[in-house]
Amino acid sequence: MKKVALITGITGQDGAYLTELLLSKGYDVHGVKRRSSLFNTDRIDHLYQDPHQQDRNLILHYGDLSDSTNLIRIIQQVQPDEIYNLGAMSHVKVSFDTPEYTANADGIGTLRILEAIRILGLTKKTKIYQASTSELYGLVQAVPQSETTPFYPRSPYAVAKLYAYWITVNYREAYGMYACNGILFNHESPLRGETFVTRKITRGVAKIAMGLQDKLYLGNLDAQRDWGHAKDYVEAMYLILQQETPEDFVIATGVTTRVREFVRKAFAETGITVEFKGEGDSEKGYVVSCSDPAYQVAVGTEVVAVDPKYFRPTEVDLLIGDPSKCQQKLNWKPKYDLNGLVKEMVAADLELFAREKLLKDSGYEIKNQYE
Ligand code: NDP
Ligand code: GDR
Repeated sequence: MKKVALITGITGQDGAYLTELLLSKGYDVHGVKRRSSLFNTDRIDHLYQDPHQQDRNLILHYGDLSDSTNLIRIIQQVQPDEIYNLGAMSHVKVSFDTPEYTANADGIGTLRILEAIRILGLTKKTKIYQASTSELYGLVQAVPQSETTPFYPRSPYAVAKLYAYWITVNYREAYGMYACNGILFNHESPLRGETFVTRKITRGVAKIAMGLQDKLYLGNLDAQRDWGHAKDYVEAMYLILQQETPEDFVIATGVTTRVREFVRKAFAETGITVEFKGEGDSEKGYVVSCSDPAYQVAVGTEVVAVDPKYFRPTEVDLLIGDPSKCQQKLNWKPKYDLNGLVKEMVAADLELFAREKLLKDSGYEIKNQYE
């Protein structure tokens, strides 16, 4: 029997990689996509199948985590063996601007999925994966952070995800559901949203190296994150739902790096060496050398500056995960390290902007998108 999976957030970074993985394992994959005034399926277009085709194994349904009637209808229709609840307003900084919406989609949205499973009598059939986050740890209580480290959320996003975490645990205990939290630390890829720091950096580096942008404005360069590759992390999501008993898992690399260091590594991929001078709001990054003749930026040029508008009202300073449990019980090990991740992301953005450069050099006006 073919397994059937339902993915909320299928149009996002993780949704795209997870869809690829589950299709490769022979699943029928259903996804919830939001109605948008523009096409929003870029990340999964290579997997998309003509809706007129018979025997499709990838089917999209319009829906939203804020609409329980719609979730109940989709789940009733799909009768999934596994639900991966990846849908969320996932940007920490933006959650300070849209706290109520974030609570609704990220917190109550999870409850709506769990309740739909219960209402439809699927508690023994449908397994659920909840996309929990290292942001739950927030203000540092202990490092490295493991499944037993206390939570101290520091943003409306993290507080909403805290509710989602505990309601998932509660439904598991109250109704015997196979419901699990994957507490995933930051994971990135060429598909990462453009306003998360890693992608913002690799896009900026590619554009600066190609002469399409002068400077990269960033916020807190001191923040430390445990960065992995999304492709590795969706494997862990899948494994979490294949265990004998439902449990919560930390998924992390165990290595932490400062934002500043990520910037240096990304520039180094283009042969540009950047040195930082100054402190706090006045810190700047300057070019000290360029070894690749294809990417020449004048030595001494200021290519990175701090803009306090990217600071958060409350910051999470240090995340470093303890992957012992997932290594032992899931036998999960990442295939990528940070250098491999940075290399892939910069290469992808160089390719992306090579097209833009060609258009610009041919006289077409290129509009910049700022964030
Ligand atoms: P993305 O922001 O790339 O994707 C989020 C997805 O959720 C998109 O498909 C988005 O749709 C969808 N979505 C947003 N709001 C709603 C809503 N109200 N109803 C239905 N769908 C909605 O996130 P990632 O792929 O990076 O992350 C996946 C999940 O994992 C998220 O829940 C995130 O919070 C969590 N997480 C992510 C980590 C990371 O480092 N990436 C680490 C830990 C947890 P649209 O495309 O239309 O915007
Ligand atoms: P994060 O990711 O908040 O950890 O949440 P993000 O990449 O946004 O920030 C990481 C760190 O970089 C600092 N930073 C900047 N961040 C952004 N976005 N833009 C900047 O210009 C900038 N300059 C410095 C931030 O202050 C922060 O310390 C991500 C999301 O995917 C969540 O959904 C997920 O739950 C967590 O990772 C784990």
